[in-house]
Amino acid sequence: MKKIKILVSGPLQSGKSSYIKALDDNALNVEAKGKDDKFYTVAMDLGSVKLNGFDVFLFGTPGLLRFSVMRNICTSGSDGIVFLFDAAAPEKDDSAIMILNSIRKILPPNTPIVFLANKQDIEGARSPEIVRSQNYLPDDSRIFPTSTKTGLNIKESLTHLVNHIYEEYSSLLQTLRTYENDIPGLGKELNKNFDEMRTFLNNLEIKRFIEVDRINKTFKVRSGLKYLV
Ligand SMILES: Nc1nc2c(ncn2[C@@H]2O[C@H](COP(=O)(O)OP(=O)(O)OP(=O)(O)O)[C@@H](O)[C@H]2O)c(=O)[nH]1
Ligand SMILES: [Mg+2]
Repeated sequence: MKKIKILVSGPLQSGKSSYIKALDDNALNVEAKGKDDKFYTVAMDLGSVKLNGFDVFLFGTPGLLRFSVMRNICTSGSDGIVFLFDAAAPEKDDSAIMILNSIRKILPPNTPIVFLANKQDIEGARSPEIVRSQNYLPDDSRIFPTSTKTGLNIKESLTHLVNHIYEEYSSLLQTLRTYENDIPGLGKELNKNFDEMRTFLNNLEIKRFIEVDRINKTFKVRSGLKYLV
């Protein structure tokens, strides 16, 4: 089963843990009760779902700004991002953008991302288009109206992201297949030096996209990825 890592991030109390919990009943959340009796994630959430051919691991970040170290740890190596806005609390947008920028600094610029305008069940919640324009999100980015209370677009938003990741990978897999017996040639094609190639191939092996034959210095692309609908 191919493994992918999804980062679920966003500002304080926007619904990150609830999103993961809605997708995986057994999800783990390291949280603490604040003086206000609300529960805040202090380390991370971890959930997993199986989506045709993928083992999808969901990593939730803490929303409290001072836990940036943990956010950075969770972020690294993510294949895609679910980024929540609290549609019912525009005053959280500034910290949302700060968190989004810090994530973007860590991940490659073309990392697939889907935005959520969460808490649509609350009266007066902003529509996705308002959230988009108020935060200058790109016109071509996908933003789903969601509610973890009613389940609105919870599964759909994740499926959309996983499909997007699959598309990114499928062109890469095509290239990998061409160079199964020619690792130096692949390095040239991808413009990576020896060390970069070693890290790159190790990562693809951990994710179970390829099997590496270290003696013969070749690799094989595993089969079995499916598109989700
Ligand atoms: N009405 C409504 N409330 C929600 C929704 N999603 C989450 N909440 C509530 O918002 C509060 C925070 O939810 P969490 O899922 O813990 O939010 P979080 O983003 O993980 O919070 P931190 O980890 O502390 O940043 C809880 O009281 C939830 O019940 C939603 O879609 N609608
Ligand atoms: Mg949380």
